[in-house]
Amino acid sequence: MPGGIDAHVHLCQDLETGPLGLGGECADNFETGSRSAAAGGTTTIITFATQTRKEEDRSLLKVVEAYNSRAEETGSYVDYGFHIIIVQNDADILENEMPILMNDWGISSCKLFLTYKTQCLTDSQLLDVMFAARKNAITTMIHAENGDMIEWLTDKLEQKGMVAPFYHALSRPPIVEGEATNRAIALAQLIQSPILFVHVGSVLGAANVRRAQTMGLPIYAETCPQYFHLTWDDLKRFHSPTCFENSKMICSPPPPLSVSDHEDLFVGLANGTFTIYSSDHCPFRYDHPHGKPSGVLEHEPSMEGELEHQHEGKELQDLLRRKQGAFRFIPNGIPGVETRLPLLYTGALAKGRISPQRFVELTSTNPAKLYGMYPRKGALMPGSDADLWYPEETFRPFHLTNSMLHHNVDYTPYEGTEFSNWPRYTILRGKIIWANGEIVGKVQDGKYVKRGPSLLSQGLPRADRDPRRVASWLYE
Ligand code: DUC
Ligand code: ZN
Ligand code: ZN
Repeated sequence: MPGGIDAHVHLCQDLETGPLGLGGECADNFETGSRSAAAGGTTTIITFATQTRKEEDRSLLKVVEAYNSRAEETGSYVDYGFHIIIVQNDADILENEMPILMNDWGISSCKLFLTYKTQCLTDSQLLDVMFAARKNAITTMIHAENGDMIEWLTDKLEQKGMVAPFYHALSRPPIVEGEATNRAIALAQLIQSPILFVHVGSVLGAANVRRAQTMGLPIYAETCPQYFHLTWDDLKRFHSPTCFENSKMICSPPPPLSVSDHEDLFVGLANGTFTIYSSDHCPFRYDHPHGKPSGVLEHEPSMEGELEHQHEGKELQDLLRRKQGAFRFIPNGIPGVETRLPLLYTGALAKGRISPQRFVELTSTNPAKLYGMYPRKGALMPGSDADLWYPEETFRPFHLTNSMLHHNVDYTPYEGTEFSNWPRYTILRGKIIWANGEIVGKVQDGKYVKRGPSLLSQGLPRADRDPRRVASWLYE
C-alpha cells in the first residue's frame, strides 16, 4: 500500500503553545514522533505550527520558522510538513503573510478553533480568516466544538463536584460538536469556502457533514481511531477515589458514549462521509508534571519542588489542581501515530467494514489530495515517491503493550488491545526505514514537504451562485 500519511500530528508544542493553550507539553519531538510514525507504516506526517496571542507570536512566518527549526534540530525519520494554527484575525498578517506561507513554504492549510479561550475565534473572526485563506487557496481546518457550551457545562459540573476525569465527556455531549459543525458549515456556505472538520467524533457531527455534502458543499471531514476503539467506559475504566489513571483517555472531542456509535461511524468511513483518517497524535506523558495528572505527586514531594521552581502564582495552582485530576486542567489528547494504520486494519479492513481501496484512500490518497501532495504522495505510480508499507503476510494476532511502541509517551490507550496485523516493512522514497520490528532508517531520512493547493476543492464551489443566498459576489 502507499505509505501512510498522517495529516494530524502534534509534536514539540510546549506549555504555552500546547495543543490546548492551557498547558500540557508534547512528549514527542520530531525524532521520537517520526520514529513512531515509521514503525506504524506512516511515511509522511503533517504537524502543527501554532500562533499564540502573544505579540512575539503574531507573525505566522516566524512561528513556522520556529517549528521548522525544531524539526531541523533533531531531524525526522519520515517526511513532514506543517499546518498553521491561526488564533488572531490580524488583517495585516493575513494579507501579507498568507501568500508567502503558500508560495514559499507550501503550507496550504490552517486550523481554526471554535473552542478554548486562548485559541477560539468569534464568527466574524472566523469569516475573516476563512475568507483570507480562501483567496490564497489555503484549506481551512476547523476544530468544531462550541466553547461556550463546554465552559458552561464545566462550571455546572464543578459546582456539583463532578470533576473526575471521566466527567470530561459530560462536558462535551454530542450537541457540542453538532452545533459547532452546523455553524461552521453555515459560515463556509455564506462565503463559499471549502472546509475540513478535524477529529469528528460524534454521530451527530458526521450526520451534519453528510447533509452538507449532499447539498453539494465542499465540506470534508477527518476522523480518528479513538472514535472507533474507545468509549466512555474506557474513561471510567480505572476510576477510583485515589486513582485518576483514566485521565489517560481524555481527548477532545471525547470518545463516543457506546459501541453502537462506533457502528454508525464505521458507516461514515465506508460511504465517504469521512475523507481522511488521522491519528490526532497528541502525546502527553502520564507520569510527568507537564503531562496528564499522575497522582504520584502526592507520594513524591520532590516533584512538588520542581513544580514550584518552574511555575508561579495562578499557573502553579492550576498545575497543582491538575494533579488532583479535575478534568478542566487535564490536557486533552492521546498518542496514536503508530497505532493508526494497524487499528484501521484490525477494526475495519480485516472485518470487511471497508475495502482495501477505501483503506488506502482514507489513510494516504485522500490526505495527499486534500493537502496538496498528490500524486507525489498517496499513490503507487511512475513518478510518485516510492513510499510504501507492507502488512504481514501471515496473520499473527497479538496484544499490544506500550513497550512495543516507539513514541516517548509512557502509555497507550490501546494497552492490551488485540491487533490482527502490523506493518512488516515501511519504505520511504525507496529506502527501507522499518523492517521486521526494527527501525532501520536514519533520523536524517525525512525531508520537508512543500505542498501545493488542495486538489479536492479547486476553484469556486459551484453549489450556489445566487448572490441573494450566498456571498458569491465577494469573488467577482
Ligand atoms: N484538538 C486537537 O487537535 N488535538 C488535541 C486536542 C484538541 O482539542
Ligand atoms: Zn482540535
Ligand atoms: Zn489535534
